[in-house]
Amino acid sequence: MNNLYLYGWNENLFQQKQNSNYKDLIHARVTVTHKTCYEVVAEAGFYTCELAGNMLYGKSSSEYPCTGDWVIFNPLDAQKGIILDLLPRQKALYRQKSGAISERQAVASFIDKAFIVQSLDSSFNVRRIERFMLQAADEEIQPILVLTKADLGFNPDETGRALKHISGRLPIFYTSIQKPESIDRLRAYIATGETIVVTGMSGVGKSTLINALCRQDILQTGEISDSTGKGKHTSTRREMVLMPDSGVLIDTPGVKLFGVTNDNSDSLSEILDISDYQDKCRFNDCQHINEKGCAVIEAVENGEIDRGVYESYLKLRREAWHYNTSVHEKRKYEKTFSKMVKSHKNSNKM
Ligand SMILES: Nc1nc2c(ncn2[C@@H]2O[C@H](COP(=O)(O)OP(=O)(O)OP(=O)(O)O)[C@@H](O)[C@H]2O)c(=O)[nH]1
Ligand SMILES: [Mg+2]
Ligand SMILES: [Zn+2]
Repeated sequence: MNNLYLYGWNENLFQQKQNSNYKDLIHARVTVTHKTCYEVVAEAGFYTCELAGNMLYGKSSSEYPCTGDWVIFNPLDAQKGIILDLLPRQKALYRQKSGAISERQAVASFIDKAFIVQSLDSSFNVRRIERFMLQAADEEIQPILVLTKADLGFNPDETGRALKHISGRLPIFYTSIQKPESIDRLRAYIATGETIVVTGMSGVGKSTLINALCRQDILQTGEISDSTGKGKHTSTRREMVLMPDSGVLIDTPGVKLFGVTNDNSDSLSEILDISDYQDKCRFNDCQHINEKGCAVIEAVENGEIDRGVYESYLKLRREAWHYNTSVHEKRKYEKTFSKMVKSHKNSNKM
């Protein structure tokens, strides 16, 4: 018997199910998504499921279950079942679907915390962290920065400077698989029944970290190729792992670019720590691109806001706009935006 409360089941979900048409059917949580089938954990055991016809043909592929979803299913035998429906998805981490500009994809759902993993080597890139923070903020997922490979010899001052603007917004952990106490500190941050998605580029050490947190080699990890220093995409699926004495961790395969879909510019300003300046702009609806009396641009010019942070602000906003605007409007926005940026550049302020 599996105790689904350890897998994140709770009173709210129970009530939701009671109020649905599926009150007397069996619920389970998706632990692994494959191309056409799903592994789920139910109270009675583990099953491999396919989608019922109404789900397969009645929904678009972006509405199909993702790892972390709670589903209603019908067991066919002790190992196989059919997924009939999903409980309404909550707290999902989304990203732009690669190759499709206006489609998003749920990476994982019912997430409490996101471990944003980066390694303390040449691949370290604060811009990528901001991206994940923006996406997590969209669904009120708590972001936690995990900086791995602290044993490789990094420059703490340089790293601290790069993280200064976000350091008040998320806890930061420095870890190394060679220093068990660094893993213990992170483990202490995870509570029973909590779900944590582990995201980051390929090779940063996500699967290694999950194994260390679980004190077991559950997931396969990769070797760094000497020539490039980069990982080789070892993990290929989104997979949930139950920690022996606390929450659940969802491993994700590394992606090159994690495209944002959250276009809440206030939340972006908060993440990048520019809200205080924004409040001082002359115009209430200031876009901080080329307006007169823009306190944000002023702060960039006098060095109070790092130029890289400001450029990241523009880039992430443009990307989210691009995603959120319909094809027609998209063109209109792009034009005005690039015009504004151009005229701002011409006025020699950037
Ligand atoms: N020196 C050092 N190496 C580490 C550390 N953590 C992970 N590694 C190494 O980094 C390499 C990649 O680790 P993985 O855990 O496979 O990376 P991943 O993020 O899961 O990569 P993908 O599955 O491809 O997305 C492996 O060779 C690990 O041994 C660490 O703290 N220190
Ligand atoms: Mg991996
Ligand atoms: Zn402004």
